[in-house]
Amino acid sequence: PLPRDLFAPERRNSEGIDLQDKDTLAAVAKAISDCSGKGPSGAEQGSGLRRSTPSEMVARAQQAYPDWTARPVHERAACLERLADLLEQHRTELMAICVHEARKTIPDALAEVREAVDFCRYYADQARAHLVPIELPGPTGERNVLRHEGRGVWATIAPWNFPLAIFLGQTVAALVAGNAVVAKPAPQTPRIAARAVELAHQAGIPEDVLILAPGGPEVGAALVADPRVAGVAFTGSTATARKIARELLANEDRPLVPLIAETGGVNAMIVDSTALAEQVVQDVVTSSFRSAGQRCSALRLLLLQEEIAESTLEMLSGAMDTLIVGDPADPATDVGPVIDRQAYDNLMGRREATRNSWIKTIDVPAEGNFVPPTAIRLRSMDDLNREWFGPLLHVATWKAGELERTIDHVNAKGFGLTMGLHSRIARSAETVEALARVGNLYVNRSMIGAIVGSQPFGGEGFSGTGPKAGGPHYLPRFCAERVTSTDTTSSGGNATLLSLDDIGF
Ligand code: UN1
Repeated sequence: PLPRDLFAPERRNSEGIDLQDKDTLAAVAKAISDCSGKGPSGAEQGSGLRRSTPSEMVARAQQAYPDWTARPVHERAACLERLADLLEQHRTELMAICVHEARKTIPDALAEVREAVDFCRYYADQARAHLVPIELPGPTGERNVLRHEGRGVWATIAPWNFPLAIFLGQTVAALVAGNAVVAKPAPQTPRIAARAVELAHQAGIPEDVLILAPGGPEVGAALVADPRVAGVAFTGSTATARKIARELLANEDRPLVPLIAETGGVNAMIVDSTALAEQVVQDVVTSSFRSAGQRCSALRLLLLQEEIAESTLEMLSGAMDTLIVGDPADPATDVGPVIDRQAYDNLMGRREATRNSWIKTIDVPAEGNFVPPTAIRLRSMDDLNREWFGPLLHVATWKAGELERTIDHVNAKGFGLTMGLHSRIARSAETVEALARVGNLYVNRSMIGAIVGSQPFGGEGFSGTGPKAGGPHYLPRFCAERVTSTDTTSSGGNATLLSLDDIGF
């Protein structure tokens, strides 16, 4: 039997709350029921009031940009820190909106708020440390200074699966780097984004420096096509990232601008015969079924060494039997529904199409978008080449002595987000590290829950452009890098710069 803490609390840097505590849970339950009673849902929010057009939003942000970018970096960083504090003060309310709107489980909703807090504090620290003028070595008589400055107005486009953490992470990074931002949440999750933006304004970020742009793909498309937009940060599908890239280059008169894209993956875990079976099963269940498999980091393709395949799958079946699938507002729930009917239909279609190959599936409530967590056997590891964004785990085997070949097959899919290895052989870990073309490699642990600052997250190939979120190279990508080289010699006929005081002005 496996421990019941299959979905142990996620590790984060900021504090959490005790989800075993009755009073805490009662407060969360009350917040969720308050939340259900009031406030517009995603669909309703779009109607009624005439809102500004994307073009008007960009214009306003562009006007507000000069004052914001002229502020010292520590002032902008202080806004992020105040926002982190406000997020913590409103943690229960934000968790409730997240459960209600994104249908996240309570532990996932808590992890979501904590990750958003971590992003704010981390980027504030990073900005103060690195977005300052850097004096570079150079020839005598010359001063060379590298500056990181804002670029103008960024559009940030966020996914529904991390409607607070990624929505805010992208946005506050752009802001602290000295940009104004028009921030577009996913159409499924406008409400938590709206609350986050309110709190950001309360934290001192001027209203026209951060503008919320709720709406569907047409809003994102209008922002991306706007030639005044000086950069785009996007998390979502590979196909949409490609469209954005194409659009950014389409207009001949438009300056070249950066795109930061974090997209999907066909993430594999390779397990050899030396791995600890209990740990493997626990990490497989967490990596493929937590958050109903709706994380781009999630495990999609389990690759078991032939010798241990059947015994591992037997244990996996047993562990899957203990999963509680149901109402995300119930604290006992491990796995909630998927985001909407479209996702449900898509995943159920795949599940039906593979019916003859099921290794294991479990019962779920009939009402609602509950996709049964299912393990599906593949004839070959080459039979999975696209991402199924839900609780469907595909399983294949590999032969002893073919570790390198197995990694090559995974690499050949062209995605490069996360990979896992379970093995007790140091040499195998070195081999995977040397050969795997992925952004995040996880050895003998689960493949989800990257910690801000410790596990910078993001991929390559079809999985994204980088730089990694929550890492030291993220903020500079939002900046223009500018170098000033000044001749400082007073002799030799060179002009010397004098202050206005020096010349008695
Ligand atoms: C995503 O699902 O879009 O490591 C990426 C993790 C998360 C993944 C976020 N930070 O599980």
